[in-house]
Amino acid sequence: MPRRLLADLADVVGAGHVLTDPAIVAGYLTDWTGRWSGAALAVVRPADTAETAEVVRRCAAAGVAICPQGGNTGLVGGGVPPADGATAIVLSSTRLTRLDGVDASARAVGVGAGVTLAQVQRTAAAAGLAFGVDLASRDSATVGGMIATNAGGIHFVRYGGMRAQLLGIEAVLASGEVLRRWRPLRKDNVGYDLPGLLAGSEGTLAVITGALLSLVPPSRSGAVAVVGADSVAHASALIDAVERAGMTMQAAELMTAAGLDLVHRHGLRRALPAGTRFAVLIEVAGADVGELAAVLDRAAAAAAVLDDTPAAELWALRERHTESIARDSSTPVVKLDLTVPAAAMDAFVATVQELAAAAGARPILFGHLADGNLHVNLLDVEPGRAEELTDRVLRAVAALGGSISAEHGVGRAKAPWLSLGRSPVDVATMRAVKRALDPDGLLNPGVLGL
Ligand code: 2HG
Ligand code: ZN
Repeated sequence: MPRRLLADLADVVGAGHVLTDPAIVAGYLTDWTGRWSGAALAVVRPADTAETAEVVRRCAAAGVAICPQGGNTGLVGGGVPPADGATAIVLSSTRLTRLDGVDASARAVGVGAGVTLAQVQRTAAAAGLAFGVDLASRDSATVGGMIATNAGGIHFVRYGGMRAQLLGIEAVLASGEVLRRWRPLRKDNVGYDLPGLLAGSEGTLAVITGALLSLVPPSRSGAVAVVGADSVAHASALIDAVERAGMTMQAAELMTAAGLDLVHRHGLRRALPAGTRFAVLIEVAGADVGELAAVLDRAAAAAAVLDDTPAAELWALRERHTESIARDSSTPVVKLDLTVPAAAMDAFVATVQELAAAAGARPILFGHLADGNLHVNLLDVEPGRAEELTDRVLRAVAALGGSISAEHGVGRAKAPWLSLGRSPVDVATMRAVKRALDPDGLLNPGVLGL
């Protein structure tokens, strides 16, 4: 049966786009962190929506599961097939790269699921506009995957995440039918928000093939500074001071001395004086760096303010965290992306330090502080202790009323903990939606744990 299906799929997408050579397929089977990998019959790369629909129909008829994959930059194992995936294919969006022209009057652009974030940003800029979402993996992350995970990123505080940018969507349902809502209307309140439902569905409800994205006017001017802080509460107070000064917050990124040390060891210059426990990178729109520095100098008391360094260099300190962490750990990094209520931040940071120390792991914390979003990275975790440590940290965040996934999603990594912070009725309602749209459980099985 599998051989017959693969021949059928080759008829649909062309033999060169049904990949089975283990050396080529390997890169599609393991995620960026190296923690999650699976097996698949083949990687299939349709050229457009019609081919995608046909692939889904043929796999459904053969009872073969479909694991949609974009740029494979996800961090929770949601973009790779299950470990027992002998009866799954990876459906790659690599060739879904259609780029419609920008509709300037509607401030919208239609793109295929395989278009990268950087391409969307360049297309918007060429039309004198901008895209509201930005993140460090912009050159590889694709629109389909970013919608499926409802990616957040560094400008969430100003523009929200991917769900908030969706004017329309095109997706293939498990039945092989194509759902297309494609009208560039800002207000369109007719029934359920299906594009919004597919955002964050992690490939479990449909295969996203394209999206109609909202664009925003570019910011007049931007200013970036990095400022030291004694505690997370102090860093939050600095953000508050900048906002109260009437500046528009575009990004507010927390870093720690340990994280800055690590990026320093991996090639970047030392940023702040020794002894600075925390640092926050603040980017505002509509003010110049002198105005931002003046507010920070007043609010930061004795803390150092770095405002004479080019913005790109300051941003590199923050954006190089993920790579430097991966290079520094002796085992695959345990990555936990969490939301913590503002009042509990400092206590939670202390708890993570204690839990990590007790397990012999090295914690590096950073994140999108204005959104209450912490990226807890645990290095040198003995592979046999990863689950136990994850459990402790996730239970601690749930006990504080936070979220076990702020922006990376649930994937395979957090599926066992879905019920932390979601009531039985909530989980049952999600399961009912899943059953209604994918009755045979063919779409991304195991992801979300529904
Ligand atoms: C970021 O904010 C990404 O840079 C990755 O969400 C976070 O590596 C991480 O833990
Ligand atoms: Zn992030």
